[in-house]
Amino acid sequence: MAPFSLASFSLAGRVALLTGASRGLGRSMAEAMARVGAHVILNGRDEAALAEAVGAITEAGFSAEAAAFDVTDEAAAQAAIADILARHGRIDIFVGNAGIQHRKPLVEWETADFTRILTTHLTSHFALARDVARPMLAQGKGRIIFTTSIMGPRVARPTVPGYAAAKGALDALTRALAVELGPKGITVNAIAPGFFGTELNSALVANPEFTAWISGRTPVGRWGDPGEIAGAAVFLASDAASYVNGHVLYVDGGLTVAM
Ligand code: GCO
Repeated sequence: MAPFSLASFSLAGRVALLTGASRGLGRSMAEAMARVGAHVILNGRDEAALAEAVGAITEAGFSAEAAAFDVTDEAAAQAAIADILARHGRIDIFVGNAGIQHRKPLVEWETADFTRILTTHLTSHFALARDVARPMLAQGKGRIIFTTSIMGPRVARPTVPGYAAAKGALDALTRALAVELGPKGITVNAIAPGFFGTELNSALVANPEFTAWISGRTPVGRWGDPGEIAGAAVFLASDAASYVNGHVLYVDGGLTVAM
């Protein structure tokens, strides 16, 4: 094996597809991967938001493009993957990050709300991972990274049963795919964010009591900044993590280890 160097973290020459990348954690991960050499393809539903996110990366001198589709639309996702392969010939990195949130007391939930959350977080990323695994198998190498959460696999709080259940299942899917794809040169890992100050959480960030609770509950003593997720994503996508497989990397300021 070559001696370790900063090059081990380079993603030069790699093509990365990230879902839910027009804002928040997805955008942060996409920007970071582009800054270390990847050509990043940002997925989202909002074409204007995607254009702005892609523009910020290309104006900084890095390589990016948009792929607008709803991750729950399997035909659209498959068409986007086919288009990427037709133009780039490869997909080296897939980050399944897109997600939505729904916060209500249990008895106010409609079953359709629960289904919508699971479809977006879990089912769509199962299908996307299956569909990007095909070119990765042909390449003999690939990186699949899911954005799971502390919410579900490790801890839970009231009013978010759909999100917790979906992320718990995505945590399990990480291991299921890691053991199946590992022998074929594809690693599958996850990043489990704690509480980050993203648009998804804007209502919580704006709530001083909730922010006080988070600050007290998290050993680092604050909300995470979206930029603080990037290093974990670059690491798991890089050659530096070539022997990391089936791992869930917690980026939570220590929240899940605190009493
Ligand atoms: C909530 C939040 C959390 C965070 C994060 C925690 O309402 O509790 O949305 O779920 O988004 O995922 O890891």
